[in-house]
Amino acid sequence: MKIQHLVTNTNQQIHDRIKQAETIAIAAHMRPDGDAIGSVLGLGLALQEAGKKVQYVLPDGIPNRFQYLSGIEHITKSYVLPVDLFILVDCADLGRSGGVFGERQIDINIDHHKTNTHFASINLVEDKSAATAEIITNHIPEWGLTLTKASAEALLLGILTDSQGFSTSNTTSATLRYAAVLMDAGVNLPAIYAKAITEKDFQSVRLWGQGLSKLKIEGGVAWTTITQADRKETNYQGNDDADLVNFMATITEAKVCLLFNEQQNSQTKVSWRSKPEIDISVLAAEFGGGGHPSAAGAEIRDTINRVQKMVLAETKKFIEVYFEQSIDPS
Ligand SMILES: [Mn+2]
Repeated sequence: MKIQHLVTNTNQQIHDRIKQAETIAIAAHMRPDGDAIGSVLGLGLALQEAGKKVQYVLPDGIPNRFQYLSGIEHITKSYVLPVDLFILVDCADLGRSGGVFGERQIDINIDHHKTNTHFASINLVEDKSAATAEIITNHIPEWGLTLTKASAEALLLGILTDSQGFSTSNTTSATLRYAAVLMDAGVNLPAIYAKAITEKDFQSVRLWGQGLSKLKIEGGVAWTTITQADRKETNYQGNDDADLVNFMATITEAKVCLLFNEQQNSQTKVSWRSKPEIDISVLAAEFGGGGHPSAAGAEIRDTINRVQKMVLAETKKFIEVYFEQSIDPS
């Protein structure tokens, strides 16, 4: 089977900018997930293979469960000048980058979020893709790069985590073809699948326990919280939710789930998940966030208690209005 590589203007520009650059810095969104890490590493290792000096910049560090990746040792918390090319991957807007590159103009933006703000000089945004890693896998030959086994491994991790093991509604036959391309580059799919989807480390499962013990449901909306105290109690490293919100999304009775994740300095990360018939990204955008129709988030500068009260009320209202409107008047 052949996958067409249409050389678009955007991809030609990316090709040229990569060719001209000596030192390239790549970053992604805050609290990087599998797609963010897989995309940074997958693209970076391919660039390194082409003789580029690459800086892999993820200030929040890497969750334990991704530490096994080959090349992970290249990832640092900050960058050093000079840098010829700044690339942001899997990042819908500059706010989500956490200001990793300061005031510098981003040269290349590669992303699949519908809410992407096209903040860079060159924007490759394909919102039908299941993962940013899928976009990179598709276009890497057009950029004059080749996949190594290690870069393919990272990219497959990105595809598997964002598509939740090929199960999200944006998984297409193309997603499976890109996975096949990555397998042909030497990746062991069942092994990566177990690491990406099935396995959880002990601290993560303990953190789930903290979150699940507080789980509530009302009117089709399920919610819980993860606090700094929960992290301390379970010795969980990292500021993310250990994917608990994706597990909550499997609750049959929940049309929408919400996870309130307490961050440092009175910040709260809100994550929404919804059943396929509800586009929750609209609501996330109202709170200054964004994402995908069934998986969205927002970063709100207020205490977890106040954010929970306000966002929960708005989400319940949103669901009520949504179902009123979708009732057929005939
Ligand atoms: Mn992604």
